[in-house]
Amino acid sequence: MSRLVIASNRVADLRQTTQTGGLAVALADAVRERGGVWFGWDGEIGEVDEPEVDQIDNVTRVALPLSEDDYTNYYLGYANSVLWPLFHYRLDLIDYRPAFFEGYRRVNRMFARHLAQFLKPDDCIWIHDYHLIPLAGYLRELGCRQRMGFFLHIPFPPSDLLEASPNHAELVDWLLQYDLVGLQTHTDVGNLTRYLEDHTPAVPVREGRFLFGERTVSVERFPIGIDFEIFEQMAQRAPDDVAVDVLRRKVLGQKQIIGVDRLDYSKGLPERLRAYGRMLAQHPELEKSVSFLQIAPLTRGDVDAYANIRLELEALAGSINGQFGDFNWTPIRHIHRPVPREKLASLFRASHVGFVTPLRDGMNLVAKEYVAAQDPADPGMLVLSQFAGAAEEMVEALVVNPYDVDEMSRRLHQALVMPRDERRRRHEALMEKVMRHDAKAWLTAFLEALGDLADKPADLS
Ligand code: ADQ
Repeated sequence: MSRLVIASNRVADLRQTTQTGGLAVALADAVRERGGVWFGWDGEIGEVDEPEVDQIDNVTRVALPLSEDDYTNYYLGYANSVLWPLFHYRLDLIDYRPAFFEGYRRVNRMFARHLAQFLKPDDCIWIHDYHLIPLAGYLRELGCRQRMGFFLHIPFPPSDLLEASPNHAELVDWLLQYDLVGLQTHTDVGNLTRYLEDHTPAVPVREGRFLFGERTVSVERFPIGIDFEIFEQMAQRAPDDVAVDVLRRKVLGQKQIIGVDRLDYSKGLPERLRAYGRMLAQHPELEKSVSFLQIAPLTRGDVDAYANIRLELEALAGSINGQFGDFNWTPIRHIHRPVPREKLASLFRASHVGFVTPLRDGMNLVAKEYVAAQDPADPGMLVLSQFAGAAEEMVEALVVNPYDVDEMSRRLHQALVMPRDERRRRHEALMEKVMRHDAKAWLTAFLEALGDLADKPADLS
């Protein structure tokens, strides 16, 4: 088995991956099993000529900081003020500046130069996410001929939207430098396929495979999953403060709705709060018997488009609490701090509804974690946006249009009063999918596809 080389925006702390979630754990296991390299940004800002190299058993962790200029133009700029909004269909939020694109190219070129020094000829290279789209192209310029796969964790937009970026042709050219491009959903695969067919010389040779010059490029769907077993078990061990909370709710007969997100405009948080407010207005009988816990820590606070979200949410939560609350009832609790995973898992289990309504999301792992955390005998109900990648599979959830506040309010109410038999039926089907398509299955499928390509490079039949 060849070594595995992973490049991702943030390089995981390989000595401590339990807090970082299922994805980091699955990737860390794979790289430990095969030996190899994990390369990426260490999250720091500073001037360093050489990366920090840490050998942990058979894995080399290579991490480097970004300069102030690179942080501004590459990370905050092109990655998070151009690609993130563009790929989440938010042309209105793009802040395009030529210096951002230059920074994006510069950092990827610099990453390629450093990474190339750690590569062996038959390594299998797996590059992650929108920050690093050009990395394979720059590695190829340095003469690297290894198999290279790319996985995009966020949606891939339709051609019409992608073309709004002045650099769309270059972006897709970079994607064509990979042997395998993995996307989350059928919609994403369809969007990239149409772009390739309409705007590039890539020739489709069979479904999901294109001939581009001398090389073939595969475009496939690999829906990401969670570390199901670990999460399911964590959910059953409630930390003390959550256990007290659960008990209190049982005694008071309250039902809890939970939302857990990074504070991001793609997550549909204002619409979600409005839907909750509307439901309270339409169902006065729910007074004091329901509460909404929204956990949403601020991320990317340095990006302008994020600055106002927190204020908007605080104002909305304040107005709902002011309108409906009482001295012994707070309808919404809004928490800005990240919550440890164990606590999150048991909060999911203690909540009657998981309210997951992004306006657009690559997959959304919170939807899967909520399902995994439930007690199968008396499960809570998932209300899920049709625009989360997860909705392609999780059709037994109550699927909603996250722009339609009325519909979300109706579905939220339906979830709260749904009879146990129906909840169990829906949950059983959801649980089966989340369990089967877990993080390990995702990783194995991707690496097998990348390995298979290497074994049959000329197979175009
Ligand atoms: P994210 O946009 O970060 O990821 P998501 O998949 O929902 O979105 O969450 C990732 C993880 O972060 C989950 O494990 C979740 O529990 C955790 N998390 C979120 N909010 C948290 C909080 N407040 N406190 C503690 N933990 C929290 C990107 C894409 C997604 C895609 C993933 C994986 O945007 O669409 O599903 O990558 O590919």
